[in-house]
Amino acid sequence: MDLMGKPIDHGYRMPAEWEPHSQCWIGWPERPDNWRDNAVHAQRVFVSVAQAISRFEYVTVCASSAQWTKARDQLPKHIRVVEMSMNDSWFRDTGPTFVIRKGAESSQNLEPSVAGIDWTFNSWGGIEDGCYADWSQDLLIARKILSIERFPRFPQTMILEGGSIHVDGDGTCLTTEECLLNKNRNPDMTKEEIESELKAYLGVSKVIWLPRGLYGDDDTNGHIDSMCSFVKPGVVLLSWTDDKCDLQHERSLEALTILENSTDAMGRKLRVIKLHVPGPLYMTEEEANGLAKGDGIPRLPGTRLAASYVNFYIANGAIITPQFGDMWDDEAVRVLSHAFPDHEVVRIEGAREIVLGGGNIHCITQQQPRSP
Ligand code: KQY
Repeated sequence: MDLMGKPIDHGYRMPAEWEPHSQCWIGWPERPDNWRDNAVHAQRVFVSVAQAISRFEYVTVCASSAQWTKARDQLPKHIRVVEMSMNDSWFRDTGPTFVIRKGAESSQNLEPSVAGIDWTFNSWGGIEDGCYADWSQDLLIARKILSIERFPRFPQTMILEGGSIHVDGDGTCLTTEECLLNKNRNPDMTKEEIESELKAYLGVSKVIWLPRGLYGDDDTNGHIDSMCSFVKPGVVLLSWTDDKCDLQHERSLEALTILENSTDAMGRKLRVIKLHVPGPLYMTEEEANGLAKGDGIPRLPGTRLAASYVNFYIANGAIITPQFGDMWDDEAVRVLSHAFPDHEVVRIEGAREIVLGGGNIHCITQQQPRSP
């Protein structure tokens, strides 16, 4: 808000993910306390994701100096590999949120048309509650990417991860109270203050709050990107289960009621498409045993995995979709193909390896919009 209590307009907006991209940024998984067996399985699946996206847009993979050669050797030549330090590889959350200047399409204005928000990051909850104790390198990722691209950087003191917001590019933002109002993020800010920062920085005029994210998504405190995402303005996909005994059911039902009774920034009533979750899936003994001891949170056998098909990436003309070797895989592809008739739905087999680390394809990618 400005001094007169009017919302500040920075003159930029976050485009919807289906708007044209110039490239996609991905980090290279490495830390052995989060990625089992020294990250070999995760690296194989990250390569599949990068390769699949690179059929539709440029891809840059960032890897630490210790891993650069490994990444270079495993990735196809047309994928750029850049050296960058990081504490882990979730570029949705540690990369910049790219925004474009409103009206750049039509004006002769010479100001840059793409910029990036550099939110503050605290490892999804800080020293008590977060995923690891040292996030000093993660804090620099957005700045480094923006400097590589020579884009203006909008620093933001508010703690926020990109996976906790979705926008429709037409004035509406979706998020969860479980994450954004969690005391481990911005304890001194009210809901109204958080909402007004979202409006100012993302260029939205309406924020729709779901109470909770996916059941079991404890790493992120219920990021929206495993729970619900936009298909186009006025239409959303919601993680769903028909099983009333599954604790996911009450969360999905609660979200459905809110969404069906919401209108977006343009006054449209939302249409909800249900996307059944896989499983339930749980971490096995063998998977947990493959993890090294480190400063990361312990991962225990039997833990419910935060697996959902909503955590896909929208590339230029494609939906890059996690597959878990589960009975719901084909159904997810059917629903997504129907929801995105102009996109090719590409399956990423073995996405379980990403969910073992606490997220999925949307969480490891960051789209850079094409300059209008
Ligand atoms: O949901 C995401 N955007 C990221 C998941 C991060 C998990 C950290 N262990």
